[in-house]
Amino acid sequence: MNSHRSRSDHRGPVLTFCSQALIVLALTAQNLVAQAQHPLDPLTEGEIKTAARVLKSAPQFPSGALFATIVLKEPSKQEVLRYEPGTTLKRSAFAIILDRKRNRTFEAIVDLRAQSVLSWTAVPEVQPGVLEAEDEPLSRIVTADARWQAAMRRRGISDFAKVQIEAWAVGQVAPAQRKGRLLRALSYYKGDSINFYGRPIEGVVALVNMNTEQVVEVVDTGVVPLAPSSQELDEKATGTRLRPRPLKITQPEGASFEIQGQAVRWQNWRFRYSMHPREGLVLHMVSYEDAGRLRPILYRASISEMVVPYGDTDQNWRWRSAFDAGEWGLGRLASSIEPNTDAPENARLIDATFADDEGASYTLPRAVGIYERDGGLLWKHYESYSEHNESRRARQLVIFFIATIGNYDYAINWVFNQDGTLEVDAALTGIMLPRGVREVKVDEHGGRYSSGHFVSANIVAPHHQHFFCFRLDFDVDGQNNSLEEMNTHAMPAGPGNPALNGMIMEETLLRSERQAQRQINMQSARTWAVLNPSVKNQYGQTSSYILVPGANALPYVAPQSLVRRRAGFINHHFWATRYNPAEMYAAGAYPNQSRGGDGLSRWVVNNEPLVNQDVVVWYTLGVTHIPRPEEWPVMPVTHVGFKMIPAGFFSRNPALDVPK
Ligand SMILES: [Cu+2]
Repeated sequence: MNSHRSRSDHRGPVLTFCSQALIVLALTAQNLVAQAQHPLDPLTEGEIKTAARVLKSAPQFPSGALFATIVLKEPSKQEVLRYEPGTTLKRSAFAIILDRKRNRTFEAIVDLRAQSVLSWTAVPEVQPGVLEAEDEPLSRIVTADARWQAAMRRRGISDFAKVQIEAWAVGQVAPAQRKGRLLRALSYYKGDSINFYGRPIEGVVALVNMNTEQVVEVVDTGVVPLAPSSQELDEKATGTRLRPRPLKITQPEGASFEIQGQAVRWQNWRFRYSMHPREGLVLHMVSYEDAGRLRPILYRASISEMVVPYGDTDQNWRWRSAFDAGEWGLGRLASSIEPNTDAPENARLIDATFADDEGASYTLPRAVGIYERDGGLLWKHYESYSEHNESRRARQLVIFFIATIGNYDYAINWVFNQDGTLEVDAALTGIMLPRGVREVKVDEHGGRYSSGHFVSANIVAPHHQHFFCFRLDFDVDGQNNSLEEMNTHAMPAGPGNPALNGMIMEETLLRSERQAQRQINMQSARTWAVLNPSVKNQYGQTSSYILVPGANALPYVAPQSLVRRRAGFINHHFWATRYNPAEMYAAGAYPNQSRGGDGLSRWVVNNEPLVNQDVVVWYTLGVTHIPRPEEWPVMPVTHVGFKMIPAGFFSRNPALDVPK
C-alpha cells in the first residue's frame, strides 16, 4: 500500500507551455495567490516554511524528528462563518511530529502571524501514519538482514537490487510483538517490468522495528514460483485494437465555472476546495444560490477514513487491512493528473502545496482536476397530442483527485448537477494485490482458492473489501438540523387498502447518536434526510437534503475481529454525530497500530442529541471485490458512490430555468 515513488518526481515545476511569456505570467499569478485569502485556504508554501522553522527552533523539538503532518489548523466554524473579506486572517498550523528514534509523538499548533508555538503536547501510545522518509531505511534494513537474504536465495534470487521492498502498515499485530513503531515489508521482483506488483515474491514478509531499526522477524511460508514476466500494462502487451477516431471536446467560449483562489462558482453552486494530505480533496461551504440568496448545504465534506480488509487467512495475509487515509494519506499520495487521459481535454488542472517529512514545502503539479461534462438528458417531455418536445441537456461539473496508494488507484469525483444534486463517484482502478501460487492454470491442480480468485499464471487475487467513510458536515439552510430516516412499505391489508396496492413512506426522527447508527435496506428503499426544521418551502414542506445510497456492502470480517474494532465505522453504513471539531477521522486520529475503540464508535457512546443540532453525517460506502481475470494486470474502473438530493429545499424543479 505504499508509494515507493520518490517525491522528488513532483518537486520541479512542470512546464507545459513553451512560451517564456506564459511562464512569466504563470509565475506572477502564482506569487499573487501565494497569500491566503480566506480562513479555509490551505497553508501556503511560506506558511509551511514558517511553521517548520518555528517548530524546529523550539527547545522541545527533538533533534532529527520528522513531520508526519503540517496543515492548516482550521479556525472554528463560527469564526469562518463570521469572516468578512478584507479583515485580518488569523492563521495557525497544526503539526504532528514523530521522534522516530525515541518512539514519541507530539502535536503542536503554531501561530503563523506571531511565529510562536501555541501548544506542544505529547501524545502517548500512538503512531502517526507511515512516512515517505521511512521507505529508504526500511528497504536498507530488510535487504541487509541475513534471514531475508536466505529467503531470497531459497528462491534463486541473489541480486537484491532487483527486489522492490514495499512498506505496509502492520495491521493486526500479535500482542507479544506490539513494541515500538513497526512496519512490515513485502518483496516483489522488479526485473525490467513496470508492473512489479505482478511478480510478488510470495511467502516472505519481514516485520521491522523502525525505532531500533531491527528486523523483528522474517516469516517464510515456503517457496512459490515467480509469475512470468509478461505483466506489462500497455497495448504492446496484447495487440491490435484500432484507435478510435478523434472525439473533440471544445468550449469555444470557455468554461462556465469561475475559480478565484480556492472558491468555485458554477451554475448556482458555490463552494471552496482544498487538498488535505490525509483526506485528499475537501469541499468547504457548499451552497446554492437560489433567487439571489446563498443557501448553505454542506460546511465540509471529505473522505475521513478508508479501510481495505483482505479475506485471505494465510499467515502472511491475515494481518492485511490498509487504512488508506489514516495510515497513508490520500492527499499525500495523490498522483498528478495526466491531461487527456486521467482528465478530459477541457479540464483545468490545479497544483497543490504540501509539507514533506522534513517540513519543507513542495508542490504536487496537477493535484486537482475540475471540468464540465455533458450530463446526458436533464429533463424532457414530448407532448404527443401537440407533437411538441420540451427538453434540456444536462451539464455537470466534476472536481476530483486521484490517490495512488501503492498498487491501488482511487479517483474520487464530486459531481455537481443543475438540479441541486451532488454526487460522489469513487472510481477504483490500479492493480489488485496479488498472491503468488504454484498453479499456472486453474485446472492444473483443481486450482481453487477458498479466499481468492485465480487471475493469471501463478497469481491469485484474494477477496477483499474497500470501505470509505465520508464525513459530511451538513448545514442545510444553517446549522440547526435534524435527521429523519425514510422507509417505504406496502400498506397492510385492511379497509384502507382494499385493492392491496397501498404504498406508504414512514419518516422516523433519529433523535440521538446511538439511534442514528443505521444500515442500508433495499426492502424499504431506505434513505436519510438532513432537514432544517425552521425552513419551509412555499408549500410548507421542510427544507432538506436526502442521502441516497448506491451499491454498498456489509463487512465479512467478523464482528469480534480486531479489524472491526479498529475500523468501527464499518459496523454501520450511516452514522451521525453532533458537530465537534475534534471529531474528524472515523477510526480516530491515529489508526496506525491502533488496538481499536477510537473514532465513531467511541464518539457516539455519550449519545448526544441530534434534534435541531449541528449534525455531522458519516456515510460508510463499501465495495466487495471478488477478483476476475478481466481485472488483471490492471483493473478497468469500478464505480461506486451515493447522492445527496434536495427534498423540500426547493418548491419546484430547480433546473426548470436551464436555458435550451
Ligand atoms: Cu479491490
